[in-house]
Amino acid sequence: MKSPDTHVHETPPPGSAPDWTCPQNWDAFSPGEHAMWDRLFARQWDMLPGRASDAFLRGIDVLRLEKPGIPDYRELNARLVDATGWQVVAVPGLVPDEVFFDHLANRRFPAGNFIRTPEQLDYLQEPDVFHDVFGHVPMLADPVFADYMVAYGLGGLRSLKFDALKQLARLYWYTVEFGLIREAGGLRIYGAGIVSSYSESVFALDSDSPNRIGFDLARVMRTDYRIDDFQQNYFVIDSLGQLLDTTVNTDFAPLYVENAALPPIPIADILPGDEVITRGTQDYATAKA
Ligand code: HBI
Ligand code: FE
Repeated sequence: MKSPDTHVHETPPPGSAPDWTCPQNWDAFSPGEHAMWDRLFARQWDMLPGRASDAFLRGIDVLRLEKPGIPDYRELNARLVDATGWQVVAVPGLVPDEVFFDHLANRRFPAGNFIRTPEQLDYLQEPDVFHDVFGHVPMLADPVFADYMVAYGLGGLRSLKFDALKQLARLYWYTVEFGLIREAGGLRIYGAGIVSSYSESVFALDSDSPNRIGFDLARVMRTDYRIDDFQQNYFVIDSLGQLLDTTVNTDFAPLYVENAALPPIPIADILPGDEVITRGTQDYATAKA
């Protein structure tokens, strides 16, 4: 087992339940797989003080994630359930959208039950246990963020009726995966795609290249993103409460209709109404083009 499943099946693969979950089978991870976790963890750990948001660092602590090896969900979930009622469940790989949203709406975070190989140290297409558990789970120990993720899952289930998945996926991308937050000490990262990536953790905060723009829900839902390289725009929230409040207090149905009538916003554009925190040079993206 423990090899990445690279296709989204219509039905769960053998060994998975109807909701796509599978046993974590923690005892089956090899010493080499645990060592890969430790290597990734150590690299992130040295870099995150002064970069990761307070909530993320608190989550690592509350969940005892600094313990060596791939976390055993029996132990991890005891702490996570206590903190916010969330739990981690193992899945073979990407799951269909509706299944994903249903898990979130019910406070279950699906985590890929495999870990990258040494050749995939810095880039892999499908979320592995390091991205899913190290990147996502610490934030789920924060009560406000935990509620935001439930609201997102419920909104996701509703969005399927509106054919608005793309707009909602952008919201996830620019918050849950690549979000920045303004704290007393300055900008910090909280998005799982950043905190689980060594190079993007540095780039997102230190590089002159990307734009950093104040978060605006409708704007974000219209903004294209790239999945193949560092982001060209990051969106900055003032607090996790802002994220939760705007999400639960906004009626998404009319917003979907309004947004659908407008063109998508290109990945690096700055609009007249934007709160520009840093205007990027886009040198990094230009050099690569
Ligand atoms: N499945 N395992 C897994 N992890 C995800 O992040 C994920 C998924 N299926 C669908 C999905 N994400 C998207 O629908 C959302 O990012 C919008
Ligand atoms: Fe993710």
